[in-house]
Amino acid sequence: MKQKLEAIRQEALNAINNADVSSELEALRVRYLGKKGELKAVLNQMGKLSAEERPAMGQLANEVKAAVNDALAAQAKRLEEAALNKRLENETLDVTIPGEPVELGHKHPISIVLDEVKDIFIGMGFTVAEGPEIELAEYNFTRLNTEEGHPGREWTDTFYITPGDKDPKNDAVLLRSQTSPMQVRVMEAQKPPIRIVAPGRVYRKDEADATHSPMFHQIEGMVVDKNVTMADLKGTLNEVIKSLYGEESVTRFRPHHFPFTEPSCEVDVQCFACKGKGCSVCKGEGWIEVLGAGMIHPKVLKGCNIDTDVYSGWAFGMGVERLAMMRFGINNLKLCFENDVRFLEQF
Ligand code: 2NL
Repeated sequence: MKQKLEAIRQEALNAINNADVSSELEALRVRYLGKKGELKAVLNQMGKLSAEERPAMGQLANEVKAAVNDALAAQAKRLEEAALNKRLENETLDVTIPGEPVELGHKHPISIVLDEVKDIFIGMGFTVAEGPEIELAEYNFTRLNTEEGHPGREWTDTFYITPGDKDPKNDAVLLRSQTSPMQVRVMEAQKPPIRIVAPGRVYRKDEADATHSPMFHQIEGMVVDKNVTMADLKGTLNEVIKSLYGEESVTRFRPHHFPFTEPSCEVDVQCFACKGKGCSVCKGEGWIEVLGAGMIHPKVLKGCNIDTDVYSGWAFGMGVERLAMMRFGINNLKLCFENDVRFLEQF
């Protein structure tokens, strides 16, 4: 029996010290110390021993049990330490490895052009005025001398949020169809001299195609001061067009009609591609329309409490998308609003 106990001790310690996963240790504990384990099997034989032999054998059995327990604990600790060391080794940080390059985003082509136009005006002493895209019909139309019955006011052309009724307190709420309402708000709030540009999103019920979108961008601007004339309008806009299209640009001012300006004009730039001969860029015209402008209608000024005996002003409006399409050779406006990175990455 003594030999058997010694053999168990030897075998158990050997197996435990060679175990390299904790599940293996648990299996060994069951095998040697469990209820149906090898040590128990030997102890069950104790009854066969004489009364003199029993105490010594009992002591030896306890020693073996303690030795196996100690060995299990010691090996468990070793395995735990080894696992920790291995994890620490794998988690080491090599600070000398070059970092992953951070990919910078791109300014949208519309923003590039809008910022460029704003900068030109800022350079001439204008400030930028931004305001609500959800407007009252009062500001979007009425105050701009565009009375009820004008085609632009129809629900077929403008996105109405609430239709409004005869009561001025229940004015129609809409998505602005131009940035002029912001200019009216500035005239209401500030005394002349006023020099501002009003850029931003505008909305019209246009079918989306290669050159139209129900949401697009406009930049409008105006000057209100003493002695402001059409000559100021022409001089300023000619300078702006030269900054945008090149110093050698040729312009022409054609008479036109807008309800909010009188007199009104449209401004064309001679086609930069064919120098006026007519080509695919200008659709055979030789000229490209770039903006609309005019002297602010006296009714509009008076509506903002500006004394028309003292002050006059000019205003303009231009579309940003067409300018961006020409500048970058974009052949379909939809590309500007799909946000496909393969398109955006090119700017
Ligand atoms: C165009 C024409 C224009 C204006 C916008 C304006 C604003 C006020 C008073 C008078 Cl507050 N006028 N804006 C004037 C002339 C033309 O836009 O073709 N836009 C794309």
